[in-house]
Amino acid sequence: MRITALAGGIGGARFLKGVLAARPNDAVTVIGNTGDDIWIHGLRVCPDLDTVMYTLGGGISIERGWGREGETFTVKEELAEYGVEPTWFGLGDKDIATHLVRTQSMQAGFPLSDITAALCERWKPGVRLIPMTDDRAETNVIVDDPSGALDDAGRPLQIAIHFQEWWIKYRAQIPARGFVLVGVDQARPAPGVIEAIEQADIVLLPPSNPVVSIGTILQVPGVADALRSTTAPVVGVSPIVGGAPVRGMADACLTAIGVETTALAVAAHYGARLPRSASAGGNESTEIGGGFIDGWLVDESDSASVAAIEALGIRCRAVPLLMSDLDATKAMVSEAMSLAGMP
Ligand code: FO1
Repeated sequence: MRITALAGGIGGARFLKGVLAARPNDAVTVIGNTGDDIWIHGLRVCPDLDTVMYTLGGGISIERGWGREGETFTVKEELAEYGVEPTWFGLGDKDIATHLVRTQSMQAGFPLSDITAALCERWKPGVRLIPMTDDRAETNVIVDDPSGALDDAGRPLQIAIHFQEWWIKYRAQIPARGFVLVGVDQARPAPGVIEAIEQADIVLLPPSNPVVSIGTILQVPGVADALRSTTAPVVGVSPIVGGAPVRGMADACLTAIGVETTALAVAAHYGARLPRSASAGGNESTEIGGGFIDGWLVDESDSASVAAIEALGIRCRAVPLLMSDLDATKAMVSEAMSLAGMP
């Protein structure tokens, strides 16, 4: 069976470990978010691609969820001694080797998708990892200028900062007024991305950040249409449990785009893919919904939302969603496959 997953960073990577454990005989393609990518000290860093590659390849720092295990930060400290900014980005010494290989390969003219495949030859993650695009498209966050500057009308001046600065330096604690994926209009899906969606037997949306991870991938021209039209069932896993993100700061992102931090609101945000059923009260629309999902897993603590989600035209089931260990994650994957009607 061909499984395709759209994945962000830490939550997505952890879920994918469960996919590989639950479905050892299936071919898994991961379309990785590259909106988090950043140039740091002249090096190209691809946080979500590296998190998937290291997590599935056995090199991840378990306690951080990103970067390498047994990492040191000597180069970072030396750069700080020179007063070189940014000092807030955790550039690990082992991690730098990955960024050096990637950067020199880019400078030699290789596309990011080829470079990612080459890096994976070392890590053998057990999936085909494809960046969502080979083109530069970086998430910027619109915030009130942290310096307190005001515009001519005396209102807080709004500026755009790179997602990593918002996420790491400000810990997403300064309100995001919006997100802009700079360059996405000119970006093309990387080779294999559209086919991986169209030819899949099932497409999974792991519990990654719906705004800055999954939402970012959906903005790459062609991806949303492929998701709406693929014959594969599309099943998502709620990253929100009991009104809060399991990990990370998805609530800050959802609030910024006016979506409530609930499993139901995120399901509605993704939207039903199939024609709305008569029971939903909508007219028998022949075209499929404007949305992306057929099924949605919510945590048992959100079981009260199942009926409302089903009324949206999305099949829904309440199961344990905490990826506390590999067996728990495997069980989630089996539930997702079952919800899609897969053996
Ligand atoms: N996250 C942090 O909270 N602090 C860091 O210093 C940091 C450094 C870092 C370096 C390489 C990398 O691949 C990821 C890194 N991350 C760090 C995580 C990263 O900001 C996030 O994982 C994603 O961008 C969002 O999922």
